[in-house]
Amino acid sequence: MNKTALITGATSGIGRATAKILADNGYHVILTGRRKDKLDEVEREILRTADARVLSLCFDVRDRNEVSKYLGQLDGEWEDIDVLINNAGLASGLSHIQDGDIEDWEKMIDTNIKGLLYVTRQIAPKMVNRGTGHIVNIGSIAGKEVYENGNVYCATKHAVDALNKGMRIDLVEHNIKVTAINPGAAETEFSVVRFHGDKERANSVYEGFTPLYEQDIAEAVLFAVTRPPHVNINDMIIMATAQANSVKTHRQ
Ligand code: NDP
Ligand code: 8X3
Repeated sequence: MNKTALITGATSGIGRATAKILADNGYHVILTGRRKDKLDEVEREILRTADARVLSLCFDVRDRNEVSKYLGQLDGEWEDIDVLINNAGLASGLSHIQDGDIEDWEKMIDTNIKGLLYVTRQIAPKMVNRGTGHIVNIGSIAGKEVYENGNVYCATKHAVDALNKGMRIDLVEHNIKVTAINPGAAETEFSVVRFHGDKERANSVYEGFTPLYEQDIAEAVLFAVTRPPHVNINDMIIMATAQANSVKTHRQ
């Protein structure tokens, strides 16, 4: 029987690739994101290749009322979520703490921490009621290490790391798996967003080495969610071969 996966931030990058790979592997998928045109595009792509049901929900994870409106009333064929992929997130800005833009900070904290919590608060109780489920949190190498100028983004991903561990402890007695997938540099829209649309600066992040691609992370998610019932992948760090850690990348 098909399972259902809810993927936040499915309009681009890792979330989009994850939605596609899950749909190609027998999951019905719920896609979320703020950009309706992109949601429609991803939905069309999935329906072209996969024998899956798709539900697209356009909302901002920072808006608690919207999260509750869209995810609190899932019913019928969409009621039972087997897998939640908490992926929606962003970096905004890259500056020393004394120069940081408070708007950027709020965006990151509200999306990466509070948004993830709002979504989880809607879905986790349903998993508890059913006595089954799997939550996959997309963290980052920035949740394991801190790098210059990364301050607030790193703090939000350290929070995701802590929440991942906390969720696992709280949900273990309900047979719910909790997994963190922590990528290093992956070439998506991430850096364009971080640098507020400056594509040249964004491209320079990936110059001189082969970064990760969204598909690399999607494959790791698929691996995690397809382990047998007695196996949980707690935590995975995935880096480009040329990136030793947050601060050392070998560029040609
Ligand atoms: P993208 O910018 O390509 O994708 C981000 C996704 O998040 C988009 O679908 C975007 O959708 C969604 N999103 C952002 N803000 C909101 C919001 N307020 N409400 C709803 N959806 C939102 O980047 P990635 O695919 O790279 O990022 C996905 C996750 O991976 C993030 O959590 C990121 O921190 C993490 N990550 C990325 C790495 C990288 O190097 N790329 C490395 C490590 C972790 P929309 O704009 O339509 O709302
Ligand atoms: C994104 C990867 O290295 O920019 O989480 O923090 S990094």
